[in-house]
Amino acid sequence: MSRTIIISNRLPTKVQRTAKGLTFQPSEGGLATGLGSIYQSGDNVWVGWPGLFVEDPAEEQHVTEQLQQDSMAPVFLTEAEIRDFYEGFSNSTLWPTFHYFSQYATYEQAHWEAYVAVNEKFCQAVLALAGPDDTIWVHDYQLLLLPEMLRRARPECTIGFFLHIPFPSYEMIRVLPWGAELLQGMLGADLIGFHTYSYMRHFLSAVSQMLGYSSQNGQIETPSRTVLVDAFPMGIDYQRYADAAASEAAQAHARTYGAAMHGARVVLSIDRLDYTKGISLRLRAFEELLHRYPKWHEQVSLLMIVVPSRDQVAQYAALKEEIDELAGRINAQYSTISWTPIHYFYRSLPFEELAALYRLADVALVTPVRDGMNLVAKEFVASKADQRGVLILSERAGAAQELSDALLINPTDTNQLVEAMHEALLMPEEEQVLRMTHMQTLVQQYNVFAWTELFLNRLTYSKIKQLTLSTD
Ligand code: GDG
Repeated sequence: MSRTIIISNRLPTKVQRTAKGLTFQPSEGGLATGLGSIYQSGDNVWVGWPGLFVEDPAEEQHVTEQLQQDSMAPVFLTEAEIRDFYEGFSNSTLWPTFHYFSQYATYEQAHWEAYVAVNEKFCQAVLALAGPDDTIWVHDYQLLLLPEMLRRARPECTIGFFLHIPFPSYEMIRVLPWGAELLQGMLGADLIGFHTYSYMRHFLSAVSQMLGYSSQNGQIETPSRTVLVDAFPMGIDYQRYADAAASEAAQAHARTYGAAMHGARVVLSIDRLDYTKGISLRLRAFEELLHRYPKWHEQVSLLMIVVPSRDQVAQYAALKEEIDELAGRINAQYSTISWTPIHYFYRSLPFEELAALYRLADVALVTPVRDGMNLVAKEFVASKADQRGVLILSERAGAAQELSDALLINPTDTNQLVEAMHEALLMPEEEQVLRMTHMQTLVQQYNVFAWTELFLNRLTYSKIKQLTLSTD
């Protein structure tokens, strides 16, 4: 029987070493939820790094066996590999380049070599599991070379690839010393998926200009095969957010938070610490709102959650300092005894508390300068049982392609952002309900389960098409 093998840099379970021994905790990411029903059924399996360093072979064996019971196969990485492959090439070369921050990108031959070696390591792990009829689904920018490596070893395999971050203009890709190799790596797949059509068009253009392969209707003709390319905007587990926000626990948390706000309206912002998320621009805009519209003093607070991330990479540490300083300065200038303009948390919250915040917020401020999709925007929409609440969304997040009923803004236009916050806070309830209802219909329909099904169906179709073409 054929099976589906999912591969991503991280497994959907996080293994940690504690004083009491190893702990195995499911990760709450959108991908884990969406693919949960797939990898846990039949003989399917998820391949990835379990998140800890293991030197002792007995411990490695133990972790492997534990994960195997939950349909996972670990790829163990060394500290040097995490430094050069993950923090190095993945997060200091590809991440900034693909998000148009090439000024932050480093180009280190040693990082590239580690990237090739780790992709090869993943390839060997998959080959040890995969049979000729299996379907292989590779995820994200850490594994761009893997489809081609697998193709060379198993020419007949069905291979899909999905990119979770933007695919940038050819002008960015051509800056990369290894651009052509990365494109070739992706082209090992039968189907390549992106969140939006514009990412897909950028990819087609880069392939045409750098490799000379032409395409028509999302079909690329390489010298050996036809590769399909398409847009699959990723969704969320809508019901999970709707139920969590409506739960007793979330209502209780929301009441506690609401009381602590002393009646002030809540503008919510939730991101991983990242320079792509536009956090400092957002803080400056909030400062300007308070300066321009004193009527909001004591009436509105910004509740800002920043989840620690990648603190080993230099720019992230600098960004953290900038945010701390800005939030401190604004609070020092505007706070009163009974009002704090910015409630700032630098930590990750449990899911129930996150759901309570979505429920409580009057306005969600999602203003990345670049973002592949942005699931926070969709989670906020799903959490609004009474359809009240306003989403302010950057036009440069993939989610803006679908959520056109949000107040769409250019995140670098501070003036526009200030006016959008003012408009959101004044928006009549009827208009809020109208906009939110439209967005809910969409987010509910194109949820993460529909996304998975669409991608896998299209992958099966692409393979049938390949076979038909090769026998014609
Ligand atoms: C990449 C792409 C693309 C956040 N804070 C807490 C928490 N979260 C959860 C959110 C959401 C997830 O983390 C963040 O997802 P995003 O989509 O917003 O952003 P990235 O992490 O950058 O993800 C992005 C995504 O991949 C999927 O393709 O949309 O563009 O960059 O689900 O709810 N969860 C908990 N506590 C927190 O404090 N429990």
